[in-house]
Amino acid sequence: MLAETAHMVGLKELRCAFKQFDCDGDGKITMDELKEGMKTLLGEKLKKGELEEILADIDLNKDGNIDFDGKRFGT
Ligand SMILES: [Ca+2]
Ligand SMILES: [Ca+2]
Repeated sequence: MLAETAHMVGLKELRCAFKQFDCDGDGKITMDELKEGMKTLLGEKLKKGELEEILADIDLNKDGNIDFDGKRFGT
């Protein structure tokens, strides 16, 4: 029960964060949105190589975007 609740909170926060990164609201986070999001939300200026690494890590279907309904973020 407790674990389930924690999972739900985590997912809700994740969705919330995702929305903030997804500027144009198309349900995907592109490399540019990731870059802007890191800069504005986290105050981190990442190098292109670092962004590519993060993107490659999260983008499981390798289409170049992070999608919320992809495997990692799916419900
Ligand atoms: Ca987007
Ligand atoms: Ca993807």
